[in-house]
Amino acid sequence: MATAVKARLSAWVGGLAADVVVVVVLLAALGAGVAYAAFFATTSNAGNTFTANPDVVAPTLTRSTAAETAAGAMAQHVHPGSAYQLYGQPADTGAPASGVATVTADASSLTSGQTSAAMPSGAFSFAGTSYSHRTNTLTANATLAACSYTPTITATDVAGNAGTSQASKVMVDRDLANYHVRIDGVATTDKSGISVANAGDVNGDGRPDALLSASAADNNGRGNSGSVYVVFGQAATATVDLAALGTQGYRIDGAAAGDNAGAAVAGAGDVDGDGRPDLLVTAYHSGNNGRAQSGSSYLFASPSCS
Ligand SMILES: [Ca+2]
Ligand SMILES: [Ca+2]
Ligand SMILES: [Ca+2]
Ligand SMILES: [Ca+2]
Repeated sequence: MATAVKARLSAWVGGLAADVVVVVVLLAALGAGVAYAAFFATTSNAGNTFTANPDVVAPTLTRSTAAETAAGAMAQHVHPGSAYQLYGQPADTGAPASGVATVTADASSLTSGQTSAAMPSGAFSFAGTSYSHRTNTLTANATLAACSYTPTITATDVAGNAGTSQASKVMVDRDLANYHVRIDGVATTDKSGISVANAGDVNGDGRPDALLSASAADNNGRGNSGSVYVVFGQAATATVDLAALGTQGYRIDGAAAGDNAGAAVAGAGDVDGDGRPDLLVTAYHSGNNGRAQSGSSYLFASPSCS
């Protein structure tokens, strides 16, 4: 009897769906009048799946910089026309964060056409700071004004959330090859430009004029007497050769050999009240009063003519 019941029970259990994982059979009694109680349970719930919470939060930028690729480059500075790269360190958040997938930069303010410059991932470092992403080499516009510019960096996470952040400001530097006016000395070892100053509007044309000196000039046969120049300001870009000054300004010469007039110069303002700014000039090796190299300083009244 018990064998037959067990056989029937085994067949019944074997016929259950495959998802039956727990079967508890209690045999209350065996033999005649045997009662059976059977229990089973399942943990399967076919058709449903478990998933993590979605990441709905876009990455943000934690730090960034820009730097030229040439040796000696300075963080956050580029020159017009220079080769440079943008660096970025985005961080993703979410619950959980899916991670940063792609990063691009809009550097169009520095380089025309670069509205979506790829920033591949890697281990990058500049000036002792590490970054996870960097553009390939870009070329700054050759006509950038010496102002500040702010690129943007967009980071997209694996879940597709894109966040755009302002990158660090980038300053545009200049070099003296971009001069407005260059003023060149007359002779070897003249030391032209050893002192410079704003002279004010000496010739009354509405533009400030330049005051500069060549303290070792040898004009008038007086070796190292020194000379001082007023060069009139002008709107146009130009190169001025003091050896051919013409009507672009005038010259003030040291009084005696060895005076080194113009070792320092300064605008004095309108001291004599004629409406024209006046000039201060030192000749620190002059020997007035029979006192060698006692030095003298001169207030030089600007002429009332142009
Ligand atoms: Ca995220
Ligand atoms: Ca002027
Ligand atoms: Ca000289
Ligand atoms: Ca004056």
